[in-house]
Amino acid sequence: MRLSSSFVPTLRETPAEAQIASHRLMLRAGLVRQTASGIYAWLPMGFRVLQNIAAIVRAEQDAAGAQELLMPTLQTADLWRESGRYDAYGPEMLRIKDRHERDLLYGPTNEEMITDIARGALRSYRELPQILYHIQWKFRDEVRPRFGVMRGREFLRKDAYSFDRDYAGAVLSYRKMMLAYMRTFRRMGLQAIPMVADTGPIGGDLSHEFIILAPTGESQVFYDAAFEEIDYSSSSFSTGSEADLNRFFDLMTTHYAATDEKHDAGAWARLDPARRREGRGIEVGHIFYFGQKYSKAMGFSVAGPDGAVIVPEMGSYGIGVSRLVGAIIEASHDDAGIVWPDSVAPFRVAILNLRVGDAATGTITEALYEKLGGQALLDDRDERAGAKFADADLMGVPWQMIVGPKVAAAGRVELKRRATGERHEVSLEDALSRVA
Ligand code: 5CA
Repeated sequence: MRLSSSFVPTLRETPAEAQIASHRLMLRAGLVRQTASGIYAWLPMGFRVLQNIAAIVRAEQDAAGAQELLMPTLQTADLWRESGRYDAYGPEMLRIKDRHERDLLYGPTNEEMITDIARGALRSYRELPQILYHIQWKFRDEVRPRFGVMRGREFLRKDAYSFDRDYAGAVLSYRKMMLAYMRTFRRMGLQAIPMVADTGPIGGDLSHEFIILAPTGESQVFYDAAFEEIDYSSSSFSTGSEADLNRFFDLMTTHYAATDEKHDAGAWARLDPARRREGRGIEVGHIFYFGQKYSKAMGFSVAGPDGAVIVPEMGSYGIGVSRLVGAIIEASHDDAGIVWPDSVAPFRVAILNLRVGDAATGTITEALYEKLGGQALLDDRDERAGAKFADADLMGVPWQMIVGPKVAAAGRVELKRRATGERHEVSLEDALSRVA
C-alpha cells in the first residue's frame, strides 16, 4: 500500500476523549473512528488488523474441529421468550420493532438461535458431538461504553456452541476449546491465563475467563509462573486425544490463578515466592458449560440408543475479536506508538523513502516495494523525514526499511526492528531475507 494515496488519517494531537493508551493510539494511528457512542468504523489499517486476528481465531477453531457458520445479527424476540431470557436480559439488550410491530433484537449472544438451528436439524445421538461457531457483530447497550473498542456497544465476537450426548462429552468439548484458546492467544503474542469465573446471564456451573496481561488492565491478577512455561503446541497436546485434553485441563486448573475478586491470600502465601506473578489483566475470552439449560427450555432432544431420549449438553465459548485489537495494543506499545506482534500486524514492513524526488532513494524503495508485494506499506509521501519516522513508529509495523539519500547512494538500506529500536545498515538482499 502506498501511503501517499491511502486513507490512513493519523492525528498529531492526542484526542481528549480517550482515557487509555490503546484508545488514543487507535485514533491517532487512524485505525478506527467513533460514529456513535460505543460504535466504531474500522478504517483500512484497523480493518487489516481485525481481519488478521479473526483469521488466527478461525484457524485455531477449525483445527479443534469446530465448524464455521454465520448467524444473523437480528433475532426474533419469540426465540428469547422460549428460554425466558427476553424479559430477564434487561436494558443491555437493544430491542427493535419491525414494520409489522413484531419484536426483534440486535443479538448480544446466540445460545437461543443456535439451539433452534440444531433442534431443527439434529435427530440422533449419532450426530453428536458438534461444535459450531461464527464471527459476527454483537450489540450490548452498555451504560458506559468506554476504552474505545475494548468496551463498545457494537463489537465483533467469535462465539462457538457445543452439543454433546452427555456430561463427559461436554467436558471434553470444554477442554478442547480451552486448549484452542491458549493456542489462539499465544499466536497473537499474548500471555493468557485461564481463571475460574462467574457465569452471569449465560448461566451454568463451569466457566473460565481468559485474561491477558497488560499494565492498564481492569483487574489485578495473580498466577503461578508455570503458565509461562507450558508448551501449548500440537506436539505436546492433541485436541483429538482425550488423555491429552484431560492432562492439559489439569495443568490449567492445578496451578494457582485468580483475579482480585477471587484471590485466595492463603493459597498465594503457600506458593513459592519465586513462582509468584502479579499484574493487571484484560478479559479477552470467556467459556461456559451450562448443560441442558437451553436444550431443556427450548425442547431440544435427539433419539438415544435403545429408544432413549437424549437432551444435549451444551456450552458456549466467546473471544472478543474487536476487543483484542485494543488489548494487544495495551500489552504492546511504547511512548512512540503501537508495537504490533508480527502475527497480527497490518503490514510486515514499512518502507520509508526519506527524500521523495531523489533518484537513488526512489529506485531502491520501489524495488523493495515490488519484492515485498502486499506485505509492505510504502511511505512515499512528500513529507519531512521526522514526520515519517514518527508515523512509522506510531503505526507500529514490525520492520522498517529506512532509505535516505546517503545509504541509497551506497545501494543499502537501514533496517529497524520496531520492538527493540535496533537499527542496522544492510544490503537490500540482507534486509529482505531478515524480514522474510
Ligand atoms: N455467549 C457467551 C459466550 S460467547 C458470552 O456472551 N460471553 S461473554 O459475555 O463473556 O463475552 C465473551 C467475550 O466477548 C468477552 O470475553 C469479551 O472479550 C467480549 N466482549 C464482551 N462484551 C464486550 C464489549 N462490550 N465490547 C467488546 N468486547 C466485549
